[in-house]
Amino acid sequence: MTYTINSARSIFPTTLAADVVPATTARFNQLSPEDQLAWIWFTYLEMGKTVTIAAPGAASMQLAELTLNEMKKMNFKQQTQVMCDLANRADTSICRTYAIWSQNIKLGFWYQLGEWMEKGLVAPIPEGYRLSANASAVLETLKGLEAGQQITILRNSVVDMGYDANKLGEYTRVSEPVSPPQEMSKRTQVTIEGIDNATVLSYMNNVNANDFEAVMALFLSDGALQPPFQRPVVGKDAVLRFFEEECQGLILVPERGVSEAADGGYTQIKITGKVQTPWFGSAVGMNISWRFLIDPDNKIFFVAIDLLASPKELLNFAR
Ligand code: 45D
Repeated sequence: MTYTINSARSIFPTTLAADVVPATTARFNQLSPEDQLAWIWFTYLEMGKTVTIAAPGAASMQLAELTLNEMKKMNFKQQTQVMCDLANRADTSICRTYAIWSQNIKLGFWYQLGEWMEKGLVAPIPEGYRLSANASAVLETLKGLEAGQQITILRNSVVDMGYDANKLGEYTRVSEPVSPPQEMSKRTQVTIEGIDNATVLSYMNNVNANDFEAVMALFLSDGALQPPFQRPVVGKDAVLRFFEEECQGLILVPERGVSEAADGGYTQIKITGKVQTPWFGSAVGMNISWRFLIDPDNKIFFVAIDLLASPKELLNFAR
């Protein structure tokens, strides 16, 4: 049998992802725009007790600067309206601009607004604002989760805002420039207990070195990558664009894995470990698994990345 992307998705089927993340996001999306904004604010304050968000790079701020300046000039009522429009996915010019930004630019935009809210330059959440019972319940759920799950829900709530990009027709995405790969002499090498597959080691080391051309050389041209809670990104061009937009500055810390023969001379490899995002650094280690399906020439046909349900999953290598 030869594999398809769809059949590849079910390798290591006992891997348990953190389904509480999409479930909580779905509940969040049911809330009113006012409640959504207040919920994010309370979440942000809540999380700030344990982790702080790192300031984004200058490049991503610059790309949001026009809109940020526009907002800074508005009065509180207008600012609140813009924020509600974003949460409401309304059809306004700011919501359309927001829609074409990469995730990091969206996060950088809100990072800045959050700072300005604390300084009193942007309309705060009204003093004494009371979350609806549903919003409070969603907040209570979030409080009980691991930090890696919390920041994923927080990110989801932000990236889903704005006008629906699918309704825009033709447009060019706006994303940060790609930094050059790290110098060879500065690169680090991972070791993974139980794994010596050169392709997998090279994948980890090159992602860590921001060397996405080298990462793509490991993939088959029709290969695919499935990010957590998403459908696979298929084909080298799309996967490269994904890496360039979403993976700069990630730190992959794979810990252990298993490798075994699969049908047709393929090899299936499952790795578990931690991933850090530049937004939170080493303060948040997300529990992650990578499920690789590698062809007989040692090229990646498929890799799925999952955010795991619990730390216990780091030791789950059943198949
Ligand atoms: O509305 O091997 C206010 C892949 C209030 C690639 C606010 C990967 C009002 C391959 C507070 C102002 C990428 C798949 C808002 C591996 C309001 C690969 C502000 C995995 C919105 C391993 C809110 C990578 C703010 C992973 C500022 C799993 C919110 C990466 C900021 C995961 C939220 C990264 C931030 C995650 C969230 C990053 C900064 C989950 C960042 C999350």
